[in-house]
Amino acid sequence: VPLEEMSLPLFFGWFLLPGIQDKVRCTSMDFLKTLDTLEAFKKHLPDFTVEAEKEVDLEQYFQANGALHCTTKFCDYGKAEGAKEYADKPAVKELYGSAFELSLSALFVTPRTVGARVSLSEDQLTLWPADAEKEAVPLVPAAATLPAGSRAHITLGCAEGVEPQQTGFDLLEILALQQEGQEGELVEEMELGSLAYYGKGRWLLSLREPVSAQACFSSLYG
Ligand code: ACK
Repeated sequence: VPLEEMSLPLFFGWFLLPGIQDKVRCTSMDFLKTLDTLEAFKKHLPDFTVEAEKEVDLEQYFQANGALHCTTKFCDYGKAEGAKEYADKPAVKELYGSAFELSLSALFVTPRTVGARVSLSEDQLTLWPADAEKEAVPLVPAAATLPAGSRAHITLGCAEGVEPQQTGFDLLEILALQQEGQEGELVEEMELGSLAYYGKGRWLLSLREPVSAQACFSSLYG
């Protein structure tokens, strides 16, 4: 990348502080460890993997990648649509480098990704790009009618060959089903919260106690 194109980052987002990253990773690992032992998970395994396996080790199935963060705007060093406009927003300039408390309200698993849903506060929504949900419409048509911030997530792992941006699409799919009135099939009350199944290998654990995660609003040049 030529230097003159380096003025905008790969992406802006909230970066979790190191201590809370460890906690979130542990919570995610515990969830995966429990999920793949549940009878309900085994029953729906054919929805999860195309291979004729009897078992899947979810901790091996998903690969973790890099520092935990919640992307606000993917800029691609300025090549992404709206990148410059986002970087120039007054809220982005004012709040750059500030500390925030993110609320992680759910964990979800699909055959492609594992992630955490981030429920943004009014203040945090001032940093959310207006078109984040609309950008997903080609893949998730119902995203057009979901509230701003619905796509906010932390990618915790991706299956082999899956790009991390898939995590946000997977979350939007589940939220779209909820909006249509499908509450999912309540599978189990777990220690962490209630686990529901949404078909096609999609699982959502609504956390009893949302995890509060300290994070810094910043950017990554990568
Ligand atoms: O897990 P994520 O939110 O998904 O964090 C990474 C980060 O940017 C660096 O790759 C996200 N990302 C990648 N491409 C896009 C895109 N086209 N739109 C939105 N987010 C993206 C990816």
